[in-house]
Amino acid sequence: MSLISPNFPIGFVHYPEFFNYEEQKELITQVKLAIAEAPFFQPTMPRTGHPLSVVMSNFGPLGWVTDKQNGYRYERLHPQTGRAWPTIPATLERLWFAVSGFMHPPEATLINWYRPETKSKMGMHVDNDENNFNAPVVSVSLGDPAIFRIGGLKRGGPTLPLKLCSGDVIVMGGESRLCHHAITKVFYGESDLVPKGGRINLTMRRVNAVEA
Ligand code: MD6
Ligand code: FE
Repeated sequence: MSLISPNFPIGFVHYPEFFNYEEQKELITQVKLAIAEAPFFQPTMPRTGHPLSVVMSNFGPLGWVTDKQNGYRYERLHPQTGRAWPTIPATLERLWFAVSGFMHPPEATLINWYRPETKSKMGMHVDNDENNFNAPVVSVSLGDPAIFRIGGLKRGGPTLPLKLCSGDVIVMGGESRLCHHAITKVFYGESDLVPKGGRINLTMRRVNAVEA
C-alpha cells in the first residue's frame, strides 16, 4: 500500500514497509557484499573539504561522489580502489521497475550509512547533479528510523516531516523531484538490522537522459 499525503508535493509517494524483515536482511547482505568490494569512503564538501556526516559507497555503472577538489559528481570508478562499483542487486532493480514508472534501469544507487558513532544526519539539499530529471529518485531506508523533511523548490521555505522506518520506500518524482529535503534526526539504537548499528539509505537514480 502506498500513501500519498495531500500536503506533500505532487509526485511524492511513501510505501511504508515495502520490504519485510526477511527482505531487509537480504538487502543488508547485498550491502555487505558491495562494501567488501567497494568500501565506504568519507565524502567531503566542495571547496571547504568539510566531511559530510555520512559515509558512502555505490552500486551501479555510475556512483555519486564528492570531494574538496572536484565537488559533487558521478564517477564510474571508486575514488580509493579505482575499480568499478558493484552491480545493482536484482531486488533493487525490481523495486525500481515496480515503483518508478520509468522504463529504463537506474544508473546509480548511492549507499549512505548514518553511523551511531558520529550521530550522522543530512542537511537540506536537492538531488540535482543528474543531467536529466525525467526519472524519479527511489530510496530505501534500512535500520534505525529517521525523520525526513521535505520542502519546496526554493530553499528556506516551510517543510513537512515524515518518519521513515526500516523497509520503507519513497519515490520523488514529478514536482517533488527537485524539492529540498533533509534527514533531521535518526533514532539511533532502535533497530538491530544494520550489523554495526545506525541507518542505511539506498538512493536509486538515473543520471543521463535516455538516448533516442
Ligand atoms: C536519506 N535521502 O533518506 C536521504 N534524496 O537518508 C535523500 O536524500 C533522498 O531519500 C532523494 C530522493 C529520496 C531520498
Ligand atoms: Fe537527496
